[in-house]
Amino acid sequence: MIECYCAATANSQKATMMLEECGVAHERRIVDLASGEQGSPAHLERNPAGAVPVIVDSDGPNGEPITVSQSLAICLYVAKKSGKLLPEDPRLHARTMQWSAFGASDLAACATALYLLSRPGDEQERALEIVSGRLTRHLAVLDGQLAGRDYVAGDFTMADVMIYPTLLPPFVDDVLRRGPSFANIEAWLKRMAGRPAIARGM
Ligand SMILES: N[C@@H](CCC(=O)N[C@@H](CS)C(=O)NCC(=O)O)C(=O)O
Repeated sequence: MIECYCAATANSQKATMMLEECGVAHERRIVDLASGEQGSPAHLERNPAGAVPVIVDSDGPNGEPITVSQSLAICLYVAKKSGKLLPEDPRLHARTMQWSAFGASDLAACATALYLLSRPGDEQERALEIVSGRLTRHLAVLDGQLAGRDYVAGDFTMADVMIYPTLLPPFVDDVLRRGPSFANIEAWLKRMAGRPAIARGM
């Protein structure tokens, strides 16, 4: 059985719509964002980023429980578990991944930024504070993930490639330099920079 920790938000709806469309048995566990439940120790245990959606599958790989956050990763997990909505044909697979990444990154980032920056009462300074606060929170999560690991998922994977360039100047450089220090990220940045193929890809 899959428990889906969610709220009435777009990212949660990606997870619950996918679970419904794929006919995967699940139960919704509503996280009360207004009261800050996403920051409770129980939820942070599920997702150190303090965000929804999160799924907990008691019957994960090899019958072992697994917890997955990030709506794109959840949708991929559900697609693979059910064998639905992720075509195997290489062309259709690539196209499906292209548009999934578009939804999860470009589109979601713009829509979220617009939402944060246009809330009534938020002056630009306050908006910048909100966005850099969120970025710092994401960096803290990444730093925690890199503790005791050479790379984001343990071994070097596509996930490192998906994250590394965004952390290079000029994007989040300022937050990295002026904010709290993230020793694990700094070490990983050096490790990444030392990979000849990464250097060639710059
Ligand atoms: N990239 C993540 C974003 C998750 C996210 O930001 N969730 C929001 C709701 S849409 C949340 O939980 N916000 C609570 C908070 O920031 O305190 C995903 O796709 O799942």
